Amino acid sequence: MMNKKISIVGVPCDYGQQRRGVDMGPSAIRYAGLQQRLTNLGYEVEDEGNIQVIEGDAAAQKDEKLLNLEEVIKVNTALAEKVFNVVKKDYIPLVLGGDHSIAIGTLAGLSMKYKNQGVIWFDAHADLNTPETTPSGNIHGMPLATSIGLGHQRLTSILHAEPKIKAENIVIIGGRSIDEGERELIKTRGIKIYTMHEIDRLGMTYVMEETLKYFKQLQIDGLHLSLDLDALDPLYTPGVGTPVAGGITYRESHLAMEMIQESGLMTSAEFVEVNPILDERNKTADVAVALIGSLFGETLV
Ligand code: 5AB
Ligand code: MN
Ligand code: MN
Ligand code: MN
Repeated sequence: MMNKKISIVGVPCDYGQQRRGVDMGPSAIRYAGLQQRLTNLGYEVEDEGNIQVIEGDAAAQKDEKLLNLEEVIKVNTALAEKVFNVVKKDYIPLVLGGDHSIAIGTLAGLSMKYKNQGVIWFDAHADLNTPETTPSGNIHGMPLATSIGLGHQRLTSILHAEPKIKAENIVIIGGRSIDEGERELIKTRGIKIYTMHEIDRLGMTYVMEETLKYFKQLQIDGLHLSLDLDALDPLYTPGVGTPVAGGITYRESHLAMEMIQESGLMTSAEFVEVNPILDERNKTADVAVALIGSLFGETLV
C-alpha cells in the first residue's frame, strides 16, 4: 500500500545562483493550487511552511569561489534536519525550491533513512560540478557531485560525513547542457544518463521503462525524484534561471511522472528552479503542480 501522507516543505532559497526571484518559487507553486490538488487525490497533506532563509542579495558575494557558501550551508543544514523529521514520522517529503542547491539538504536528510536510495534527476544540466570544475561558482550546478561526496567539505558533510548517495544509483534524464568536468564524472563514476538524444531516439516510454527496471535491479530502498523545471523545453516552462532549448515536452514529462507513480517506487520528491519573475503568468508553477498531480496518481479519466 502506497503511503498517503505528504509533507510539503518550502525552501525560498536563491543563494545557489545569481538571478533574483527563484526564492519566490515555493509561493508560486502553492498559489498554483498544490495542496488542493493533492487532497483531491486522497492524500493527507501537511504544509510545514518554509525553511527560514535570511533575505539577502544572492548576487552580492562575487569574490568567493563558491557563491554564498555560508548561506547555502545554513539553508541546507536546516532543510536536511526538516526532511529527516518528515521521513521519521513516515510522511512523503515534497520539497519546493528554490534553486537546485537545496537538493544537497534534501538528499542529506533522506540519507538518514534510505541507505541505498535511487535518485532520478530530471534536468537540462547534470549538476555534477565541483569547486574545481565549476564554470560559474554557482552551487546549484553542484548538488549531485556534492551528494556523492565530491565538493566543499562543509557541503559534503551536512548531517554526516558519508556520501549521501552512490554514483551508480543516479539516473539523469533530459540532459543537454553538460560541462567538460561533468562528462568526465559521468564516465568515470558510471552515472547513468539519458540525454535528449536518447529521449528523441528511444522515446520517453522506453527511457522510463529502462530507468525503473534499473532501480529495481539495484534493489533500492527509496526513490527520490528531483525535477528541475528547466528539464522541460522553455516553451512550457519559461520561468527558470537557466533555460536550454530542445527540452522534454509537456506530455513526455507527464508520461514520465505517470510511470514513476505506476512503479510504486517513489518515496520523496522535489521541484526546483521555478522563478516567478522570469515566468509568464505563473505558467511554470502551473506546470510544476500539474506534474506533481501526475506523480501522485492523477489520471486522465
Ligand atoms: B541547474 C552550469 N553547469 O555549473 C554551472 O539549473 C549550469 O540546477 C548549472 O541545473 C545549472 O554553472 C544548474 C553552467
Ligand atoms: Mn532573494
Ligand atoms: Mn538545470
Ligand atoms: Mn538543476
